[in-house]
Formats: sequence, C-alpha cells, structure tokens
Amino acid sequence: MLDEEGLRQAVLKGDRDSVRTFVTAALDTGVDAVKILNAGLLPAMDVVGKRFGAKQIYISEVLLSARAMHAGLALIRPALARAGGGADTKPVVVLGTVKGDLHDIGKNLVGMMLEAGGFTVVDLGTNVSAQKFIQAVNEHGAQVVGLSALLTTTMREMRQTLAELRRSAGTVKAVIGGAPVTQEFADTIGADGYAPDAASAVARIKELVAPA
Ligand code: B12
Repeated sequence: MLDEEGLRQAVLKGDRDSVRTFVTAALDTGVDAVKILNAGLLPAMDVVGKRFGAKQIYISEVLLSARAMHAGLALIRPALARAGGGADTKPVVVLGTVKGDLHDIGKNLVGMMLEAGGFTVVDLGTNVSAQKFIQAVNEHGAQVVGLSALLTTTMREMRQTLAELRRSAGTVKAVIGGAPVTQEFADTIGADGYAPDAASAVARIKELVAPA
C-alpha cells in the first residue's frame, strides 16, 4: 500500500528517513514504482518548487526536500529500470546539464522517467562540456542527447553545445529543457525537441526515436 499523503509530506519536510520508510513499505506490498514516482515524489517536488517561487520557503529547505526525494528515487530506481522493459534493444539517451550549470534535480527526474519509459540513460552529470557530450554520444551510439540548463547564462552554452554536436556527433537528435528554456528558444537554436517536464520529455523523445 502507498501512503501518498504521508510520502508527500515527508518529502516536503525533507525527512529522508520517513521517505525511505514510506517507499520501502510501498515496494514491499507490491506498489508499482511508477506510481510511487507519480503520486508521491514528483507532486511533492512540484509543491516545493511552487513554495520556493512564492518565497514561502528558503533554498536550504528546497535542498533538504531534494535530498529526501533522491533517497526515495534511489530505492525505486531498480524497479523503474525493470519497468522499462527488455535489455538489449533500448534506445540510448545521453543526458547532462550543460557547462557552467550545477542544477541537476530536474535532469535526474527526466533520467528516471526515461528509464521507466524504456530507454537506456547515460547520465553525464552536471557542468558537462560539449566535448564530453560528443564523446559520450559517439561512444554509446546514442540516438538522442538531452541537454538541461537552469540558468539564463547557461542557455547560451546550450546553443554552443548544440552547434558542436551538429558538427561532430552525426545525426543525433537533441532535446533541451530546464526552467528558463522554451519551445521558442529550442526553435531558435535548432533543437529537435523541447519539453517542459519529465513526463512530456519522455513522450517527445519517444516521438523522435519512432521509425518514420
Ligand atoms: C535547487 C536550486 C539550486 C540548487 C541546485 C541543487 C541541485 N543539485 O540541482 C543550488 C543551491 C546548488 C543552486 C545554485 C544556484 N542557483 Co539555483 N535554483 C534552484 C531552484 C530553487 C530549484 C531548481 C529545481 O531543482 N527545480 C525543480 C525541478 C524538478 O525542476 P526543473 O529543474 O525545472 O526541471 C524540470 C523541467 O525544467 C524539465 N527539465 C529539466 N531538465 C531537462 C532536460 C531535458 C532534456 C528536458 C526535455 C526537460 C528538462 O523537467 C524537469 C522535471 O519536471 C531554482 C528556482 C526554481 N523555482 O526553479 C533556482 C534557480 C534556478 N537558481 C538560480 C541561481 C541564480 C543560482 C545560482 C547562480 C545562485 C548563486 N548566486 O550562487 C547558483 C548557480 C550554481 C551553478 N553554477 O549552477 C536562479 C536562476 C536565475 C536565472 N534566470 O538564471 C533560480 C531560478 C532561482 C531564482 N529565482 O533566482 N540552485
């Protein structure tokens, strides 16, 4: 059984131990990992983001909530990966936060949802240079590269990274996201796709890898 409200409150309070307790109890009783993500962890982080935006909480509280959410994500990760299906033929997505940018909460959510959606995710972390993206795309034969940026300054880096990917990483499709990023910006820099959140990121990337 999943105590949805209990789990959400635990994330909101940044109570890592309680998050682990709720998630473990849910997994032990056979609750689907995707449900734990969609009914508990994601909506709670959404509330955290809104409260921060409305100046109701401090950044330290955001970080505590993010840490608690990650403790829950770590527990459901194996089940999410299994939910993604068979082993060999999964399309590969290289994911990372662009150079100069250390924000990774949203990018990690996108990665988790992609794994649950049947993709193999190569997560390069944060502060990733164009060269590292190119190397990983070529090494893993990725069909898609996902770039995340949370700062208006690093959106510029996104443009530069995309230009270098176009020169050196073949036909890889590029999808971008992050709070300041818009569809209009994606069109301006020539990205193949944009998504405002993790669920629509999966849908957009599925469209891009679908056979024409
Ligand atoms: C948490 C946070 C931090 C944490 C980051 C911790 C971490 N591990 O990520 C810390 C404290 C380190 C931090 C640092 C800084 N931060 Co900060 N931070 C935030 C905060 C509060 C929340 C971001 C977040 O995690 N949101 C929750 C997630 C779930 O949402 P998301 O990231 O948007 O992701 C979703 C979508 O955008 C999308 N998505 C994300 N990535 C991708 C990728 C792809 C491919 C796709 C398709 C979709 C997608 O899907 C996600 C899931 O739904 C925001 C404020 C805000 N409300 O956004 C400020 C904010 C982003 N930070 C800001 C600033 C200024 C900074 C600092 C410069 C502060 C400073 N003076 O030092 C530094 C920069 C450090 C650096 N070089 O990166 C500003 C940016 C302003 C701007 N327009 O440029 C913001 C907006 C705060 C503000 N209002 O001023 N920050």
